Amino acid sequence: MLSSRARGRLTVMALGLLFLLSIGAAGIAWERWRNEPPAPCGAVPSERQLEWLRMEWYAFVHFGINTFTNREWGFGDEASSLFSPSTIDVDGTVRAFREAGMSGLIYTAKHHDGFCLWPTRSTQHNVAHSPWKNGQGDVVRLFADSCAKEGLKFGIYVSPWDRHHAEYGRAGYLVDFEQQVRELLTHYGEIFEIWFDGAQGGDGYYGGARENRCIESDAYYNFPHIINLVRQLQPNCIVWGADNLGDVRWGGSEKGCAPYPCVNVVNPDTPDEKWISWEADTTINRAGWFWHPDQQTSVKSPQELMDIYFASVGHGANLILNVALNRDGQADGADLASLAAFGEMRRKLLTEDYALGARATASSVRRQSRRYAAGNAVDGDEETYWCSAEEDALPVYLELRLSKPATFDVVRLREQIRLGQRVQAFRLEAWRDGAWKEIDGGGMSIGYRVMRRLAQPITTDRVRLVVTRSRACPCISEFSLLRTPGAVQHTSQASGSCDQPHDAYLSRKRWSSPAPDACAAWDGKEDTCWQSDAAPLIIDLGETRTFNGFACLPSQNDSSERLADHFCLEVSTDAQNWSIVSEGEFSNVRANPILQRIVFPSTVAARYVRLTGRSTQKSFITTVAEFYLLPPPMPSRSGAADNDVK
Ligand code: FUL
Ligand code: CA
Repeated sequence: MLSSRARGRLTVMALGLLFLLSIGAAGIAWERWRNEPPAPCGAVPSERQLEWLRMEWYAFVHFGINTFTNREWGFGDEASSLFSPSTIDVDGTVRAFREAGMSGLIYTAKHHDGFCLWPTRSTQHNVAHSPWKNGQGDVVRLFADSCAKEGLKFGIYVSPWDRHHAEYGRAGYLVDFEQQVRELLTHYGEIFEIWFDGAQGGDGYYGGARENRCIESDAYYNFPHIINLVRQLQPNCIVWGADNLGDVRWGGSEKGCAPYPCVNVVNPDTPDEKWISWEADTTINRAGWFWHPDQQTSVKSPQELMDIYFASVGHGANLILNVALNRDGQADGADLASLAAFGEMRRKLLTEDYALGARATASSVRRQSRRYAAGNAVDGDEETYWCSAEEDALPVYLELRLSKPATFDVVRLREQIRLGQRVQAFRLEAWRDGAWKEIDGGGMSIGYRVMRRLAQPITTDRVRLVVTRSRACPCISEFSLLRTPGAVQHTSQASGSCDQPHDAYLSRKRWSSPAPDACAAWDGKEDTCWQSDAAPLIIDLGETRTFNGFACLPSQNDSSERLADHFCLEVSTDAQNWSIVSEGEFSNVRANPILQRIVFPSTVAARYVRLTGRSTQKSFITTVAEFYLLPPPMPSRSGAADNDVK
């Protein structure tokens, strides 16, 4: 039996313990409450999309039948025997991509011409029926292996539009298309992205029918079904396009830019709100997506690539940059040189973040918790973030004090997008001469990443981000200060084709036309343009000239959906009797209105030229911003015997 004294002591002890326990429990609850993350705001990216966003930029490789026919879109009637590269040095090219800092590669396993670059069972129209390696080769395999070796992710472009297939437009084709997707996602290891291109130009070979087959809509392809198949075979694979049912959408042009503000949610504030990321695509060479014999002079400069980088990656999109393979199965040296130089510039830009480890403070911190402290934005870790207090009214700010003044001209910001894309407007300020001065007032979105180029380099040890509009309390995971390497500062935003070598064309000094406004087509200005919805463009060359082709730059303003996508070119010696020299397609001109270069089967001599636009679509407009005639090839030019296959 315990004495009453002992009993009393025990009771006190028990009570004490209970008290401590409840304090502890309250403390734990308090800690939990303090560390509780804010609720996600709107749609959030999937793990797959997050992983993909980290890839930032990667290569596109166009290589197939068109490489051998000097076309951008094959008609579908090309013989398999045309595919005859001497060798294919995929390894060298892929290594160059890796060395430039690219994270992956997407290869055109089948383009619109329908020729499959792997030995598919779905159609005879494939590489097994080509002379290359006596039909034993597989280009898709070469790329997959090479990427695995170099540590690059590998992706596939497979065109839904198929100008070769007899059943295209009908149910029969869909069976084969599904088979193609199945093979590509089964036999080549991990595929990080599959591109279902939306292009559809209407006419084609279609097993010999040679007719126009405009499908009603993308519903024809039954993408929900195809996407299920992709998910089943490759759960981590990003689906591009597919009528916007996939994970990623097109940047909207083929110039390599994404819109700004760059908003990653579609149908915002509705039950259908969904996260779709942006991908901006373009080519390193102005000649087009496929390799062309005369493209050496059309390579975009490293500075232009830097502008493209800021207009895509800098806005929050991923950049897919095309480098075509030539007839020797490798990238041109000129393309790779520019790529390497740009890669070096990018590396230097990203080498040093002057904000890392800075002392960071903020207008408020969520629940005063260290987990959401300002310092999280300068710790070099994308996952940790600063979050303002829920009750803190906008504007809120995040301030950095550097240990010593730094010079920078690029500010990179990231949001913790696992919690949604929140920020809708912000400005940047630097502390100079005793006051906050705005250095950038135009921020309209952040998302996974935004890189703001300042008008000029700034030297300071105090900067701040001021968020003025946000869907919910901002969650900033990174605030970086970067500097563009030496010579690269701000080239012009324009990356048109203004540096085309003009002596590659006949002189236009004596040209005239019955149409008064036609001279806009040879005034040397890409922003002036002759246009008509019915009449042809007639040019009097002033004297009889010999030429073997023409080049035509369509309108460069943004209304390209109606551009004539076919043409007929006639010549005459008296402006009365005309004969057709060339008829054909301005392939892909609506998505990519670049200079269209058409080489005739043989040289012609004439004084008058007549260009008529055509289209497979009812409504169209013929536009000519600049028109050139190509001089006949000079017999002495070494190795210039790269004649077109017709
Ligand atoms: C477009 C195609 O029509 C072009 O030929 C190219 O493949 C580009 C990437 O996509 O829609
Ligand atoms: Ca962080």
